[in-house]
Amino acid sequence: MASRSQFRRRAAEGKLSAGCIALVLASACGAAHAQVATLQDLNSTAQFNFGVASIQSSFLVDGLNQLNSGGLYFGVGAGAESSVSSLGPATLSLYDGTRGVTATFAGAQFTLQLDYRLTGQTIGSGASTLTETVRIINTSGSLLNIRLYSFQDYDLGGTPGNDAVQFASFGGSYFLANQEDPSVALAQSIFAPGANRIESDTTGALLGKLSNGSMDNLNNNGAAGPGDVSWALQWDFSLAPGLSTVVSRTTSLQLQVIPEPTSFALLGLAALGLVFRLRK
Ligand SMILES: [Ca+2]
Ligand SMILES: [Ca+2]
Ligand SMILES: [Ca+2]
Repeated sequence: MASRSQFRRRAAEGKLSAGCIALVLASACGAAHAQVATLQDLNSTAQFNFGVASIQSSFLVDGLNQLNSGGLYFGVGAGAESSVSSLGPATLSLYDGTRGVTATFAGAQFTLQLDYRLTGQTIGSGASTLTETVRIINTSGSLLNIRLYSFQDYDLGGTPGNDAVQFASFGGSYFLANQEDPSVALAQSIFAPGANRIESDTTGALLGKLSNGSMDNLNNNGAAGPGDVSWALQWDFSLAPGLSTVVSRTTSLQLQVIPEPTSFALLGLAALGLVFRLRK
């Protein structure tokens, strides 16, 4: 099997279709419905599996994972929430090299396009941005009342227990969340349009709500932590037949660049050595 770089080169020469590039990068070319993709850009890597509820399983910035899991759920009418992976299998296509992936789910009543775009920064900068964009097209013959939920369990700095989150609202909708690790990192998420409802907790109850088989609205608890924070957004909309709507969440991470303890230790030893030389 050719290496990824060989495939990229052949892709650049126009010898591979975009669909096959996606499958190659999923390490499963030839499989009927590869559901995994890895995005990579500069200092950042993110892994996705569109065949399971926990769609995003990692978000590495300068080699350190910041995310436990991320998923997308929906409910129609008064129905219970389901993971969008239940609409699958999805058709995947990568774009802009390894920086973007679009997964298209052809549901019975609507088509859902789930897109992730990764924008890394220079190695060692500790900065990165990931945008999740969802487009829903009503392919049925009747009005659909849809609830869409984006669930995020970031563990900033790779440590789950010491994060806190706070939402900001304006004009009755929620447009921003800041999740912070006190010494290591800040993740700022902005939502467009603003979310109708939100929820944050440190107990895992939120994820249970989205998978308990009954209809739930998020409870608008706008602050949680310190603890193993997770949170979700809920957008409510009515779609006439043939119409579509788009929502997005953009999360910008900034890790503080703190010298490694070993560096401090080496600096200390170097200083001691200097003192000894000066005394001689
Ligand atoms: Ca943390
Ligand atoms: Ca539920
Ligand atoms: Ca967490």
